[in-house]
Amino acid sequence: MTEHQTFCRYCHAYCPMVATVSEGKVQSVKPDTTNAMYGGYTCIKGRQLVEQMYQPQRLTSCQKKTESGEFVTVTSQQAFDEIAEKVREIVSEHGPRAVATYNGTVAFQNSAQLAYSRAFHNALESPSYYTSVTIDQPAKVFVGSRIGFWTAGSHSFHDSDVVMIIGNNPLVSHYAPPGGVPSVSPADQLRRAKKRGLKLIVIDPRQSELAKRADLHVQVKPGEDATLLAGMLKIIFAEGLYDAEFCEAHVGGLAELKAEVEAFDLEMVSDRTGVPKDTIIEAARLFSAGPRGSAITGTGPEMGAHPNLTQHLVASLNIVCGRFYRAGDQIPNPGMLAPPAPKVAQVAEVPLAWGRGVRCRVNPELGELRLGSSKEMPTAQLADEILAPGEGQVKVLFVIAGNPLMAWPDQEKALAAMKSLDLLVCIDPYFSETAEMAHFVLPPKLTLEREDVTLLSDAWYEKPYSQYTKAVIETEHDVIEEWELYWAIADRLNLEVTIGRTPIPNQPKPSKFDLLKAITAGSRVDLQWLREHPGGHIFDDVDVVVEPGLEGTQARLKLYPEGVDQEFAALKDTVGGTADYPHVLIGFRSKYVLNSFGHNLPALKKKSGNTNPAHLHPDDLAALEIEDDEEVSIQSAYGQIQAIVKADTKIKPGVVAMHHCWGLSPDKQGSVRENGANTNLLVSSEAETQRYTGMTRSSTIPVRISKSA
Ligand SMILES: Nc1nc2c(c(=O)[nH]1)N[C@H]1C(S)=C(S)[C@@H](COP(=O)(O)OP(=O)(O)OC[C@H]3O[C@@H](n4cnc5c(=O)[nH]c(N)nc54)[C@H](O)[C@@H]3O)O[C@H]1N2
Ligand SMILES: Nc1nc2c(c(=O)[nH]1)N[C@H]1C(S)=C(S)[C@@H](COP(=O)(O)OP(=O)(O)OC[C@H]3O[C@@H](n4cnc5c(=O)[nH]c(N)nc54)[C@H](O)[C@@H]3O)O[C@H]1N2
Ligand code: SF4
Ligand SMILES: [Mo]
Repeated sequence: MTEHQTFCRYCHAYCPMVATVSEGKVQSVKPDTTNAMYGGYTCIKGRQLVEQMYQPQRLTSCQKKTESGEFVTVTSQQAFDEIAEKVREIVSEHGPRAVATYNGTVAFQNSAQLAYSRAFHNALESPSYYTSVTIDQPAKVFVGSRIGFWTAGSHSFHDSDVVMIIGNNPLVSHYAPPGGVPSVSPADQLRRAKKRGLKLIVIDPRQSELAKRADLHVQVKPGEDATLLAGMLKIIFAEGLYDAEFCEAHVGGLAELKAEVEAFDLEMVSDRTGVPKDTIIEAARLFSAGPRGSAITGTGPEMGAHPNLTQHLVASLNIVCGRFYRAGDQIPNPGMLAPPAPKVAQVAEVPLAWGRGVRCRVNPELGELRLGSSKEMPTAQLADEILAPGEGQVKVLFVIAGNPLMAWPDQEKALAAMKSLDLLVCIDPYFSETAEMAHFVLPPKLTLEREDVTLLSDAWYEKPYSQYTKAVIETEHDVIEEWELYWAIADRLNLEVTIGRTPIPNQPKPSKFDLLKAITAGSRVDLQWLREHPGGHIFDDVDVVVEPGLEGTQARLKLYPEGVDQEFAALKDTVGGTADYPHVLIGFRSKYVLNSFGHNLPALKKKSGNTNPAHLHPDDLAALEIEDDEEVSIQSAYGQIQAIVKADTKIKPGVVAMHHCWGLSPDKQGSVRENGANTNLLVSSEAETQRYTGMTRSSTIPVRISKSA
């Protein structure tokens, strides 16, 4: 029997684990209690890794669809040969843009996949590169380019006196942007922070697991976060609670922002948001008192109405309150797996993330989004890129660890798009709803069969920390790593793939370590050393102090850049609920399912059940004369679903809350009690598309609830 230190990659939290191997099989995984960073934390999903490896539902050989629609087993070599040949044919006939990648959530867990598949697209000269980021929280990622960045970064959670968390529930999702509750054993982190005096403000229409622990829970009406934040800014300005000195030195557009928020008087804000006036004042005073701490958002407001403006106002609150590291401050984590960058107390203006490069064909206002050296197209447009004929039409799609049929806006359109492809290849361990439609399904190596490093979470840690794991076990099956599909095509088509400045020859075949070395080139950590020292390391000797800004720098954080005026105008124009659609539907995450991933695992299924109920306040149910557990119809302007209601006092009246990525493909019959319902049937991929990012309104959807006939 051998024990191996490794880490979970079911989600992005990367909890350290110890795997026990005997007789050629992994026997168990348990939390690594020796890990000083995580303190032995894991969740129920991560504890299913062994079950997942050996369960009968797992695909262990490549599947090819025959003319009759049946799947047959082929070798990975045959699959690669045939896929590469088809790609060659399509590229020569239609050009490289016809070949697209969609990297889904779990693709981010393979530390080589994002960079290698992006590099492959560069080599092929195909701009059709998409990820789940643009149907997730793109405002957070891209709208920041409009404001600019403070080079030394914003306050981390452990240095904060106050945190304001808007539509994010890290105790379930293990997700938080920097400044929020870290995904490393989150409940424990929060308990310790509160003990030392942290004040927690939670803005959420639900009494979430996090809201229960808040000093102040602001139960906002969904979609009205921007109104609330504008109202808070008005109070902060009026009461002089902001950092005027910081604004004077580093900020532009203050007067214009002040003028815009003038219209958001307390009465109106309280009316629109459904939040008592006193609570709004208390939130503004508590947050601005700080003196340290950040406001951050999760998916809640980012998927709803006005995400760009909401994100802008959150950033504005942090900016006017000066919530940044200053000269002489210690940087908690400068990042171990990226090249060292100087931390300076000054603003860096960066090029806008949009406006250059390839345009979307159906909606040319949208196009490539850039961040550093990476770029991607907006995913909500991909179904149209597949369906609309003409030059550049996408004919080949690689779906990597994603499930478009469950996750993309407008499920009917996603289905039509998947059906019309010349070649659909899915890398997935299961016949997911999307994989069932594929020409090839290639099964991946799972977590414990792969080498990986904590690349994705590198910048999220609050201390300099990294872990490298070798594969715990060599698999006997013909399964692949996600990036190997791209390598196989690059090799057959003689493409020259380069990661950063490192050329990656196709022969001999690169190892995963070769790729990770290229991806982390120039970083602080010696990857070879890390590889030989499993277990995860806190690098206590890293000591980075913020340097003073250069004299005479003119760069400023922009509180009123181009586009904000129109976003305010749109917010002011929005009327609340309508007579036709009096309720608002929101999303929230389940502890037992990661988007669509988890229904196949018995221990998780037992907890999550067979359906994703529509949670409503009992008073709403009484008013609608609907009983708990009754089947109802939920109608939006774009579609209709059936759902089973669940009485839930944690939900704000007027709101209906459901998990996403449930249900079946729209062309299948099945009862809602057995399969749940897909809320993306209620979402349009065209109406209310956000400027720049192409984000659709996937939550805060006006709906009508009625008894089923
Ligand atoms: N209405 C609505 N729509 C939403 C959302 C919402 O809140 N509301 N959320 C959005 C968000 S934030 C996101 S990120 C997207 C998610 O969108 P997707 O990423 O497209 O969907 P997932 O369900 O996460 O897909 C994960 C897939 O990975 C597979 N998988 C599991 N383990 C492995 C593995 O080790 N390797 C490989 N190759 N595959 C594996 C699973 O079987 C599953 O099919 O959905 C978005 N869509
Ligand atoms: N267990 C589990 N973990 C996950 C996932 C999962 O499906 N399951 N998905 C992963 C993915 S892909 C992502 S992107 C992250 C997301 O991580 P989070 O952003 O933390 O996602 P949620 O847990 O859904 O929390 C969103 C919160 O927003 C609230 N909300 C909804 N609408 C509004 C609104 O209009 N305004 C405000 N202020 N709040 C609102 C909801 O009630 C909910 O509490 O989680 C990741 N982790
Ligand atoms: S939070 Fe759970 S699923 Fe995510 S890495 Fe940790 S154990 Fe795995
Ligand atoms: Mo996500």
